[in-house]
Amino acid sequence: MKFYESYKEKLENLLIDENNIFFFCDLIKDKVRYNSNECLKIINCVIEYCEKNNLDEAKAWMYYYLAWNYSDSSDFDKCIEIFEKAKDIFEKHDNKKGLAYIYNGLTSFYCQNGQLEISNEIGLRGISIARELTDDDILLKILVNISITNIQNKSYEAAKEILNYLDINYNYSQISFMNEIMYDKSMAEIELNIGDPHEALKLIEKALIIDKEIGVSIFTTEGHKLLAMTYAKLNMVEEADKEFNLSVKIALENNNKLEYCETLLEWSIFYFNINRDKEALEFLDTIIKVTTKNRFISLLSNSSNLLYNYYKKANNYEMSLKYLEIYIQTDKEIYNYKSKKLMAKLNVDHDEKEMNLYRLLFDKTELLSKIGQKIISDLDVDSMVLYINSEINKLIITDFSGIILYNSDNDEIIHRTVVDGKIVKKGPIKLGDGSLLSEYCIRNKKTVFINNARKDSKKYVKKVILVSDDFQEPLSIISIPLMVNNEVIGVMSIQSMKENAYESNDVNTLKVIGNYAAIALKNALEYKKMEEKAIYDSLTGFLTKREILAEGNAVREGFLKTQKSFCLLMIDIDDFKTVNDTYGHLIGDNIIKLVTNTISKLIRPMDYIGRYGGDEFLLICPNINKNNALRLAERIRQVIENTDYIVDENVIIKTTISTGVYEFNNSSLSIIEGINLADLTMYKAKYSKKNKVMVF
Ligand code: GH3
Ligand code: MG
Repeated sequence: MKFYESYKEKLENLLIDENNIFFFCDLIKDKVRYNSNECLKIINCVIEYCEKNNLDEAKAWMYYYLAWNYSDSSDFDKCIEIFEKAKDIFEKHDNKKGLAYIYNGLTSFYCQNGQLEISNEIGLRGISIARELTDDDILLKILVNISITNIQNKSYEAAKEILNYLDINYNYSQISFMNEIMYDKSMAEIELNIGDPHEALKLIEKALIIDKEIGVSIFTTEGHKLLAMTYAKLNMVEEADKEFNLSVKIALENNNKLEYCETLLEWSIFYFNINRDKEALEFLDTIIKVTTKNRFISLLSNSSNLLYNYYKKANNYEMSLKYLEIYIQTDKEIYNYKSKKLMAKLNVDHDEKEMNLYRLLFDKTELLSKIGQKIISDLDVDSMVLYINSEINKLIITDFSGIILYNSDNDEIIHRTVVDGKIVKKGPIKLGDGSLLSEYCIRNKKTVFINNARKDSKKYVKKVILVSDDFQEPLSIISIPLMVNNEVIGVMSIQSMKENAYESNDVNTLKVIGNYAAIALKNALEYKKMEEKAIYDSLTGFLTKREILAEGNAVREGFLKTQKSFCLLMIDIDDFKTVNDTYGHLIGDNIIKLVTNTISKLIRPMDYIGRYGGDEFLLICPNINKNNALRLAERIRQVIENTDYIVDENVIIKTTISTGVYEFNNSSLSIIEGINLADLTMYKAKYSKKNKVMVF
């Protein structure tokens, strides 16, 4: 009411001409920096007055300032929503000046929200209107915002060009102190990234002084952050730390969460660089918490990307996947429907298409992250390759796809190509003559992207021999190196018989799948290696199959020298499947453990016992004839038959075994042949009703 009384006359002027709204615009511009609450009061009162009196365009101008106001609280969604409302009104009345201002605001907000391409697109639209109006004032504003978008986009050269143009042609930095701060700050960022850091220091310090002199404090937090980043670049660790600290302190004092997180992010990057990972991770943890709550999408996206890469490097796949998913999710949000809607309103076909492309891509990413999880949970290389192939086929049309594993120890590769849903294995093939596309990928850590193999292959290899030389020759090929920790562990390839079957988007899709596949393959290979290294079976404590075979070979060697025969006993639990089926696998495992325990107690210290299969055990008894072996086997059989295996409080299981005995006394047999004879004899025991020992 008080407001209405004091501005009664000015408000009534609006009834004569809505252009009189600029009185209020100027009033707000004057106050906005010092007292945003007061501003908000003015805006809301004028909006109320406009609504009562159907003053559409005047109201739209107030919306414009209201939106800026929301930007202070970093509520970009709200900002954009209000800008859109204003834009609709200006469009309806063909108010070009209004539209130019709206485009300026949107350029800035989409930029802050991380939607850089849209920001640029809208900025260009604003420029063409400003030129049409020959309104230098708004033209300068938009150009500055576009240069900021370019800086965000890391297109420093472009940003520098725009800023130079502004200063030379319009004397931009001399127009006002605010302009000077803006100009120095942008130039400093450019110098910091592609120029001279010492020059950056000078510019930032100058801007900080102006900021302090005019008492606006719009640059203080950011200024100290930029100082810190520059010191970091100059390897001045102490100074950098001090400035980061200061920046964070000021941000917290002003309760500016956005700037607080922005500084923490740069600080964490600095700490990663100087190997203070623990502190960097703590900062990122804070950022993730604050940004998740406040929806600072662009920051959330950057910090989760950092964490994803950090954990990937540390081989912590679970964590890396977690942050990859946040990253993908936020990326998706960045290209949300709102921008699509806005683009549609701009009536630009090209942008519509672009948006659809983005959508498609992000639908894909969702699928990809699901594929990733599945791939990572699988440890068997063959089934992994089959799965990856089926998923690739959902995303990209291929005639066949394959995975090549590279062994850097002997410089060999093994192909696994999926043909008609089955894996065709080929190799090992020694690399070295430069005839394989995969060799190019492996040696150069680079992608091969061919759309006409006959013409384009020469770029990569001397002579092309394709993975699938049994088949018709493919014309389109994408091969990507599979990398873990900057080391190539293989190649993933898709191929099509058609010419020009793929586009660069497909390369990106394949790269994402490749990222997961590389992690998963590395896991699978490591697991296999670990398994191969193991001497004892983890469930039974018996020797592994490989080890018992090695012992068998050694015992056979002894026999060849001394001609003292030895015995091979193959022992298999009877009807073990029934135990599994009745009580479940866990209890099945327990039974294996208990039965093998019994066996352990009954054999001699010089005997070797190994787990040959699931419920099949090979006992090797040196210096023993078949009669003694039969006696031992009988004893084991009887003890097991008479034992109550207590697997659970209320569950007692009785089980039996069948054994085949073979006395090894034939020098012309290999150990495997001997074991096969014991196995055969064991099967004979099974055929005669089980719970039995038979001698060959
Ligand atoms: P048979 O008397 O002819 O030996 O019959 P069986 O049911 O024991 O059949 P077979 O020996 O052919 O099959 C053994 C089964 O043991 C098959 C498999 O499901 C199960 N098995 C293999 N390894 C394990 C294991 O580590 N734990 C459990 N719980 N079961 C296993
Ligand atoms: Mg069995």
